[in-house]
Amino acid sequence: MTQGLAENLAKIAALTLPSLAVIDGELRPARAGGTFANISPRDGSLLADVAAGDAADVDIAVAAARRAFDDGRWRNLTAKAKKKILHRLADLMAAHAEELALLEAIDTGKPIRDAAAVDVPLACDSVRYYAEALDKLYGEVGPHHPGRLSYAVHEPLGVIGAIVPWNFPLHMAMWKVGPALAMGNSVVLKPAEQSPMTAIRVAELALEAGVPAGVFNVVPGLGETAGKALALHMDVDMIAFTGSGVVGRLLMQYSGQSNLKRVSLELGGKSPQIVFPDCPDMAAAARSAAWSVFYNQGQVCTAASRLLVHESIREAFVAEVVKVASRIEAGDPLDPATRFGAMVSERQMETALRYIGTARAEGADLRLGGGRVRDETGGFYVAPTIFDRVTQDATLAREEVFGPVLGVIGFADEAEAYRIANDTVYGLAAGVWTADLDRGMRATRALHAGQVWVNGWDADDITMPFGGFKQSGFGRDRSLHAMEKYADLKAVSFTIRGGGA
Ligand code: TXE
Repeated sequence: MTQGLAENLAKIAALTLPSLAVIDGELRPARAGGTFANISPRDGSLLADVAAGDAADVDIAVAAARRAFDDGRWRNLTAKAKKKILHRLADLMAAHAEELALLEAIDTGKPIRDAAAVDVPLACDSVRYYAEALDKLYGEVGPHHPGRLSYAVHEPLGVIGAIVPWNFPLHMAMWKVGPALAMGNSVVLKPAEQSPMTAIRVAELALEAGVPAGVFNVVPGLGETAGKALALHMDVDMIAFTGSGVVGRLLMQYSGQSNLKRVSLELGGKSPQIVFPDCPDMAAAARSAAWSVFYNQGQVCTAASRLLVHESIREAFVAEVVKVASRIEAGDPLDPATRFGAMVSERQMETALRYIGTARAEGADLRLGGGRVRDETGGFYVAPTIFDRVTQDATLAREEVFGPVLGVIGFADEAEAYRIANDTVYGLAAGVWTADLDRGMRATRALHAGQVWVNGWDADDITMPFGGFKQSGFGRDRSLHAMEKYADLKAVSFTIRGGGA
């Protein structure tokens, strides 16, 4: 055991692992006393029994959120006061960055260095960005009419239900909580059952920062109980969701069966990364091809899981990607040297292994990995896996694995590359590597995806909208557009007596 790992284990042993709901400003067990087991992906051990919220807990949380909204304790604060509190929350998150990163790493199996360098800072960025943005979203004054003054203003929706996944638990939560609070709403957040800890901790920090009780609640629990109750609730105005397409469809049904609450969905992808022979930096492209699907053990909605390579460079390029990826070794998530950790759960590991088996059975050429590793730890580790000669109708080219599995597909010309790239029900991200400016421009128009990157991957930040085309969902996280999502537009008209016409 390295010294860094031993130190991190000691730090975790000294922490109280978050396991209660945060409702109306208080830490609470579930009303009926139920719990669920929070399992550590690094070794399969039990981390904590966490409060399993059910419909009764959701009811209490929504009622608290509604009271807080109706009495204006948050939304009627001045913009300056709200901004100060949200900045204080970001300051507290930064002050507790090490603790949050440790919790995130042990809860999800992601490398501690990524949790510390990516997840926590980006979650802080999100809170700060919306703290600053909240007094910069202007309304509109209608076209001049001599007898009227008409204007449109944004108004908060009310109670927002946020349901988030386990791949970037804190980061995804703050993509939603940040703009929702900035607009003056109350929030009930349901974290994923695989990774509830940072959401609970950040809700405690929000109270410390001065977010009034009832404004930001967290109800941990299972999707089919707590999540479903929130999405069916008659007094929730909107569900903001990141997760699977299966649950996305259910949420739209729940909306129709209840109060027609608004729904925003950020679902998965089968994102293509296209490498043309005139790629300006083959080494960078090869690193990108590997890391854009192996980062976070492949559990990323924008994972570039389809690598499209021009036939003329295919052999050499794939060899380079295999070389880069063969140096990526699974390690203990809490070891500071680890760059590739465990998958979030046994179930997610089994899913990845099943897709690997299917790709083999369907005749793809296994070039790297292909199985579970570090089984002796009891953790859920799958080796970075690369299949070449994947055909466009193969399961690996069509279905999201959400694991460290790359499929390589060859193409003969530009038109074929775009045809293959777009031949998917998803449309979250796409990228091209080319030195030809015109080709880059053509690609950005041809590719049907919410994010298109030229000569880079995942090259955006909080300032740019994020979301999907097609079955990757609708509605945008990040940027000022996210604030509009948590607001309604009200048109107001004053009739001016003696004003004319
Ligand atoms: O997701 P779920 P799962 C994809 C990815 C992965 C697959 C399954 O392909 O392999 O989904 O993962 C809550 N009503 N993505 O099963 O179930 C659940 O508790 C209300 C892509 O873990 O969608 C959790 O909080 N809520 C994705 C959240 O939904 C329900 C990230 C997501 O879990 C519910 C995650 C219900 N009936 C998975 N059932 C991305 N876009 O990044 C579950 N939930």
